[in-house]
Amino acid sequence: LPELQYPPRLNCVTELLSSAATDGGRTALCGAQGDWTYAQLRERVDRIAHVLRGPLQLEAGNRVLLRGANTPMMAACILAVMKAGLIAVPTMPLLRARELGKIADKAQINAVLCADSLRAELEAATLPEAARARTLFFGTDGEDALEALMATQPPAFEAVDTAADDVCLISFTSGTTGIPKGTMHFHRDVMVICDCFPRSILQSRPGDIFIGTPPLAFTFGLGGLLLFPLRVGGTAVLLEKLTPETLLKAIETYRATVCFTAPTFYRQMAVLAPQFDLASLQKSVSAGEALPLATRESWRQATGLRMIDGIGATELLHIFISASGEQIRPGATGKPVPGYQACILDFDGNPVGPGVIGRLAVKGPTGCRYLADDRQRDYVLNGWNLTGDAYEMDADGYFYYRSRTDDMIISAGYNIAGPEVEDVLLRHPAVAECGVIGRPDEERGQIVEAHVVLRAGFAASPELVVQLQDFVKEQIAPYKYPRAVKFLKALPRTETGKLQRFKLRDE
Ligand code: 3UK
Repeated sequence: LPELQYPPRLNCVTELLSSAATDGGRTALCGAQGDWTYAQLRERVDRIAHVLRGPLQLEAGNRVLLRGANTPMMAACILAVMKAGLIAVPTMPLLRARELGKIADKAQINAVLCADSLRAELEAATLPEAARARTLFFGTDGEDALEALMATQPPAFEAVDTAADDVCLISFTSGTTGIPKGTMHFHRDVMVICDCFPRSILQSRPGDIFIGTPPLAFTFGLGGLLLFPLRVGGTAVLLEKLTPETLLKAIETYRATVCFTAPTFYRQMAVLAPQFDLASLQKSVSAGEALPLATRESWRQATGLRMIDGIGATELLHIFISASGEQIRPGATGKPVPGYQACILDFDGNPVGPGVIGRLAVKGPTGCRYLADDRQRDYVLNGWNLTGDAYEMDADGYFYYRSRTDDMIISAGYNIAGPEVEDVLLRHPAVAECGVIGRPDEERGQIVEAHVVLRAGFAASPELVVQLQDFVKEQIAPYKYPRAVKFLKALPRTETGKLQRFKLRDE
């Protein structure tokens, strides 16, 4: 088990920028605009920290809204906020003014650091007066440029002496309905996630080069593409607007060793992989939504790599169930990451044994801490975090994802998990992407409805519908077959690669 012992006074950025990477000449971050060494990163972080505490006059505990695509400068801003004893409130690049206004209000922000490319939506948002007055933009040479102020500041900043349990990050869930929930995390939590998954499952090393798609505003990306690389003294490649094709190209160019992205990206990359030299790649991590066995297999065929699946949540900060190498069991997410415990509960909150589907409950060194008025009691029961996922455990303690608890389809009395049907459909040569939902039905309560995106070269037809239905009936219990099949050009997904099932239902 990892020790996870930290001193009572702790600033996570001091640890991250000094521990592994004593060699300042080593490359810390790579971006489209060039590479930064650890020494350069430290200096830029320190100058930004001075800007925050000097010209912007922010005080310990103040909250700074951060906006930007994945770039070294966005990374430096996040680190500077934490090093200066302030609280980082990163926001997803695609959020619109209305959503930004809600987050700014909810998180009670005091200042903003925003990429110039995202200026328009920020300017359209309603922000507290004081925060508006303390807004700087980076990637520009205008009057309100962060870079111009940085140049006037000293190159070294002494980290603010924070407590291990001072909040350093407020991360918002994507919130499919209503207002996103804010989750609070301590300096210690940042160290904890760096010392759990990357060490025990990834076994990251100083030479590792991390690459991938999740935004730094999503804790999957914040950990995988910034905190973990720094903790092990590795290199993070931060690129914006990646597509499956440009990500493959970037893996080749930067000789990346570790890739973080969502299942839908791996599916598309598996098709194109033979056109690229991916020999450098050693680890591929999939998270954000369930990894179908079909995707795991096609990725292995294309690259020879065994995908590392891991379930994480904003509430728990990062991945808490996973497996790698020989420990991988087909169909399972894995076992609790050392440091975490997991069990399955029934709807009364009692533990159930192997082979029974129930609610996933997780306990460990990180956990849910919602901002004041969010529904803490819905997520945490007697110290156990209820993630909202329906899972099943086997006799060896492996955990198998079934569906979100509120997405379980009930048709004519049968419980049907959409992802199981999706996994079968994805094995059909005509299917590129699919999403399976329950559609209200007078007779059966709900019917299974599949939304299918076809691969190039295939066309929708009534015959294909029957083919797909028969294909499902042949491989799993016939009552699970999709009674309705619809063809779409693309599936609705979040910025984090999650299928938006509610949008399929609302159609
Ligand atoms: C689902 C998965 C099956 C699951 C996240 C890695 O996704 C992350 O956080 P979110 O708060 O969503 C959490 C929910 O997403 N999920 C995530 N990973 C998997 N379902 N298999 C998986 N491997 O419903 C979970 O409750 O957006 C992922 C690291 C940090 C994260 N925040």
